[in-house]
Amino acid sequence: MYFNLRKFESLKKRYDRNGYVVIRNIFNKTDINKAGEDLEKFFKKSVLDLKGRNINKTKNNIINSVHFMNNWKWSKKLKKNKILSQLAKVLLNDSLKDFGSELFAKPANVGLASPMHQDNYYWCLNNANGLTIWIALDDSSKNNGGVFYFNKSHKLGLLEHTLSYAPGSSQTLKYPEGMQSFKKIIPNIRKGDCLIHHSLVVHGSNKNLSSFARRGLTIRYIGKKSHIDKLKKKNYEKDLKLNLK
Ligand SMILES: O=C(O)CCC(=O)C(=O)O
Repeated sequence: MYFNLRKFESLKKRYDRNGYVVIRNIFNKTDINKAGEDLEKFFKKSVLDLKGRNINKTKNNIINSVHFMNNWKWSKKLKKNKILSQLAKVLLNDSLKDFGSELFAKPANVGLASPMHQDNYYWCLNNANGLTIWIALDDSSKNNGGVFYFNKSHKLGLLEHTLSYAPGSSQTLKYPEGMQSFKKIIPNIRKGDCLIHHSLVVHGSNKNLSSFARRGLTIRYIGKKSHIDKLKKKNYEKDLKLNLK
């Protein structure tokens, strides 16, 4: 696929306006299928690393999300995509700092919901200049718990959150009714497409009650000039602990 400066600029305008963009056909389906097939092997090899807050399972013990995919060979391979890293630089208007990789596996029939939230509530960046590239390993739509966005909600700044008690997404908006005036969009995307969202856009996903899995691998970047606000992070962790008690 050919991306020139004009295309980058138009994607940047859309990202700034809406808080997310959809990029179609960025990876070929053969690679995405190979990545999908390799997941089980990775899980077996990484049992010792994947514990505690790094992994969440459904009640019947199926992996729902993994929050440390940084060492998976396919996270590293997909991250090498030059178009995506150049685009991320344009969107962040800065050089890139790697901010990890996660898997939202959302298995067929039992996949759990991700309550609506803003990523920077728990990333705690000083300037919210971070983004997530959500790569579809399966086709994803409202039928199998596709990611939803509240269009333009990133313009509200950081909103109050409260404990969600949902495994893998511990926080949710304290006042969800505030989203009533925003358009809710669930992009219909195919395997190999990706979504890119701003760390302040309100998003989430519903349960997957369909017979089709909805796996999304995320790679995340923050701007080189951004950093985690240590005090904010400490307070966030303190609140989380207290609430969990
Ligand atoms: O994949 C999902 O269902 C949720 C994704 C998400 O919350 C994220 O990428 O920040």
